[in-house]
Amino acid sequence: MATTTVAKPLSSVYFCDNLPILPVLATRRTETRKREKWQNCSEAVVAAFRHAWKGYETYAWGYDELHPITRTKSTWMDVGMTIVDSLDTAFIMDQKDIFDKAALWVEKDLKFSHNADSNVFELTIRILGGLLSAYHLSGEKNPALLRRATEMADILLLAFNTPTRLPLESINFATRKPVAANGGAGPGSVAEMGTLTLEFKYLSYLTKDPKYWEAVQQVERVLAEMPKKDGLAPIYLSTDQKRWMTSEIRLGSRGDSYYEYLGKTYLLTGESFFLEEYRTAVGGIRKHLLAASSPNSFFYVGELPHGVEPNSTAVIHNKMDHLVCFLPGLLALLATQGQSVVTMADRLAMDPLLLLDLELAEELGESCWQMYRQTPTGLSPEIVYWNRPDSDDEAVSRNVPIANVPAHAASIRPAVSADVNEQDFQIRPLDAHNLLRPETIESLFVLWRVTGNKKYREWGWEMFQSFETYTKVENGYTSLANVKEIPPPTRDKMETFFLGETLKYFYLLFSDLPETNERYVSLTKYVLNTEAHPLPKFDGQGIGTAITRNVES
Ligand code: DMJ
Repeated sequence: MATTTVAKPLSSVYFCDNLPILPVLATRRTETRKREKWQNCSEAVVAAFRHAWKGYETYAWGYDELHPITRTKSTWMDVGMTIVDSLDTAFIMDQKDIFDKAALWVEKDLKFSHNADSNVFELTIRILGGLLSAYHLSGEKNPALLRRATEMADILLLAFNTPTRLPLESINFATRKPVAANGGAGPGSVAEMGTLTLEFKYLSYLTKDPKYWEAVQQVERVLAEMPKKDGLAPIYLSTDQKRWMTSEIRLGSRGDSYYEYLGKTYLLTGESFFLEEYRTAVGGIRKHLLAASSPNSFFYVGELPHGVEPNSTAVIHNKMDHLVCFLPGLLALLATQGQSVVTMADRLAMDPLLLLDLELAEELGESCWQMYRQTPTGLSPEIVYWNRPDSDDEAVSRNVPIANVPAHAASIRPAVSADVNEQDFQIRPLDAHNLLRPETIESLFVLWRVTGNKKYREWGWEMFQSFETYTKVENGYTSLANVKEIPPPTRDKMETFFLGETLKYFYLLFSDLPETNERYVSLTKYVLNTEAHPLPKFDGQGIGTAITRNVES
């Protein structure tokens, strides 16, 4: 195992800890100081958002993405994706000038006419989710936001016209033709098909037109009918027949948000069918995918390249995508339905199974944090391979996975030295990049809200400083090619989810707004879609059919 010692960025680089922006009088009480400290942190995030926006506005206005180093722009689906993904972040951060300019662009200039394959899942989570969230948060006063959302959803519905009613991967806006994955040859992924329910159901809720609800409900019916072991779904399936196209199972790319939307659809609509599916899947994750690293016993979620095998000595692949780091937040959210359980008495009052989920969430949240902490830049790579105590092979080991989490494992683990890199995992050269992804900060935010444990804010602040130190460039923020090198080589791309998700979660983690303020985004009132766009929980029933449990899962 290669371990090198490299200096981490200084924790004093920024003003949050030092308070030079808001000097504190010596006589003030400690609580006031702490509040001001976090207020300074949230202001630093607003400054980062404005810096990213300025670069986009100057060099890529109206295009999907900014390349901040070369000061160029690019088109992906030609929907001004950075603008739409940023709308509700601007609202939540109270940046009215940005919100107003973005909303006006949507009203006057957003078109759905791109003459190339445009991905149905990405359009749903970023554009439909972004428009509907901004429409709601801004008091439903801007009908253009809902109009554009409806206009695009009507086109996306064309992709559901398959023998199974499972949607094809893309749509061509100009020709209105749906297109299967890989230019027509490929199967679809379970994450893409299973990550449509929140946005389409909320659109039906707003418009009172059940057609959006029915389209995604049929997808969920089919996914529920298809055979799964302990709720774990293989990552590829056919849209022509109800058939899996692989046995491979993972919670990273191609699998992740399928599980996320089972839990979150229950929270949004109250449909118990989704809660049952979610709970079965969590049982499957515990039984088949959990393992612990060496030397520090960090829990991780591995992969099953050959699916769930009949005997108990299944092969767990030790690979974990950063994408899997959405899971700690999801587990914590579903364990408490967004309520906070701050005291030991709160915990003891919980259903024991849900308490186990919360403890697993805390363990996995710490593992995701270690994926940042154990690198020279303090930034996570895209993928890690966790070290196993019993295996010389860096990728695979045979072991019985951990079925249940021992309570409070974190409190008995010895402190991990801050300056040792790759102690618990290895990073392969092709996986060492960082795309400014949100999953870990998303989970730290949810864990902070649910547990009230200040360590999540402290970890988040360290992460934010690393982003500031290594990804901030003159005209925005850039993806990195290698988190193991200092200075890290760059990739010259600012992903739209950096503004839509990553900075929003940082802001919400540090923000001390009162719960009564809508911009606080209460987790008991809102469900954030997989692109961090908050949608309000339904009051009462939805407006389409339910799924009844005559399906075999
Ligand atoms: C985002 O578009 C969403 O969070 C999605 O669920 C996964 N990929 C990116 C962020 O990493």
